[in-house]
Amino acid sequence: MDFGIINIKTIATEKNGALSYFEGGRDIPFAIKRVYYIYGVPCDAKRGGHAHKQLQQFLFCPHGKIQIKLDNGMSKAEIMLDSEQKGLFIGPRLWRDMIWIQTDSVLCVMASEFYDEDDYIRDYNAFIDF
Ligand code: T46
Repeated sequence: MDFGIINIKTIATEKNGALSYFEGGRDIPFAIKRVYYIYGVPCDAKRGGHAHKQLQQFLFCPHGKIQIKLDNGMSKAEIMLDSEQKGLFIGPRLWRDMIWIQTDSVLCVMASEFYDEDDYIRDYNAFIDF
């Protein structure tokens, strides 16, 4: 399945917190064209329920805990985004659901393409056919 955990580079100080960073095309395998973030989601809420035809994305949760469920039509995987330093690369053609485990969790997403609704597959049977 085309996904992978990426440990985000982090520079920690003794008293003044930490700084984490990544660079498009270097730490993540694509140049970043779009950034969006999702917040204000109640605990146990589920978002997603779609796949992308071509889009590659990199997800991380700088605050809170969010479960990501992936499905390629033949096998499934579950990843918990529960650290500021843990990122998830998701390739195309993967059905995804995101479940908010903790209220006020923030999901940040870097995307390889501009927003294009035509790249979405929002029907599971159509995804399987695709
Ligand atoms: C994904 C997961 C991880 C825009 O107008 N521009 C944008 O850049 C995005 C991402 C969304 N939208 C619109 C499309 C919908 O009318 O915002 C509305 C909510 O989008 P959606 O229901 O697709 O949101 P999620 O949280 O289910 O999915 C989002 C991304 O859309 C999707 O690409 O992989 O986060």
